[in-house]
Amino acid sequence: LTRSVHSVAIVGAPFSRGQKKKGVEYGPAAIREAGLLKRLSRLGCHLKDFGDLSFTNVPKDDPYNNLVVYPRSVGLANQELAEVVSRAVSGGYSCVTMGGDHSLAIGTIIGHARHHPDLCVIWVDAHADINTPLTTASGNIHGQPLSFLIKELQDKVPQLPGFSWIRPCLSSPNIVYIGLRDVEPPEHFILKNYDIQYFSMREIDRLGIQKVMEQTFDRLIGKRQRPIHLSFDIDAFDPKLAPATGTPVVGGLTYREGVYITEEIHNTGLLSALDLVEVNPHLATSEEEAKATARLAVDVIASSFGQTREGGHIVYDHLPTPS
Ligand code: B3U
Ligand code: MN
Ligand code: MN
Repeated sequence: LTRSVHSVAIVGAPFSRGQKKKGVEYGPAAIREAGLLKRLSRLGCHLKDFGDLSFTNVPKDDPYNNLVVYPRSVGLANQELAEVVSRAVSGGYSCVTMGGDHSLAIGTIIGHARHHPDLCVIWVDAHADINTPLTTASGNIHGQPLSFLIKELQDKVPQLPGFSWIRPCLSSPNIVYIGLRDVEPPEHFILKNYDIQYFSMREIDRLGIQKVMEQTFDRLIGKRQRPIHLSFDIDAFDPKLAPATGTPVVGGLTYREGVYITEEIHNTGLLSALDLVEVNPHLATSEEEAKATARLAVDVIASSFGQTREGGHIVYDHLPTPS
């Protein structure tokens, strides 16, 4: 039995200005402390650790339209992140980016697309993150990243200060959502009018997670194989499992549904980049809650790179013989 050996790049993106709560910048450290690198090496992955990046916060970063906060800081951090991700992917690595808030998917997807323009996106999240700067109610850019990336939407998206480098690189049929349960009316309008496929928690209830994954792959890689970008927001899980996050929403994924998603993505052999975002250790009500959320993040990443529940045997290739 042969299994492909993954080369995996690890990038920490302690970025928090896509929203207003303190603490999500400690996500990468928490995920490292929960043992990410050790788990991946035990799976036989070859690792290259890019460390935790340090982003420059732009001073006098006034809100756009008196509403959208920190546009220049978000723009610049993503420009820097896109460089790193693009370098990692060009070097033959699958790139894992640990957030940080979900605005960083602007940089990871653009960076990934520089090397793989035909990539597709699986967005696992309680939220659709597709508000435009003109529809957002919160003003947080972590609720908007997809709006800047989708080509078909660009005549509805104004250019934010700090965003002039951004080129939309995704087509709406190449995105599938899993786990939605908190979608605002303008976002629902976009999903319906731009032919974007989604499996909300209701569809998971109706079809079961196995059919959801089958239909996801039919849509994205049924006609043609292409690299997968998995953007996984930890708040897709039920808040009982992932309490340490900024915007928890009841009724989320079970542990088994979450891990089934990533096991199936691993089995395609097409995973090329992964974001694991919105782990905020400071929002836990106990040390144990913070640790449990970080451990869950490690399980998601490890099962994306070959950890199985039936037991792995990558590094076990013969049985001891009695003498
Ligand atoms: N849709 C809301 C809430 C939200 C989106 N992403 C998160 N929260 N994490 C918004 O801010 O646009
Ligand atoms: Mn998100
Ligand atoms: Mn979310």
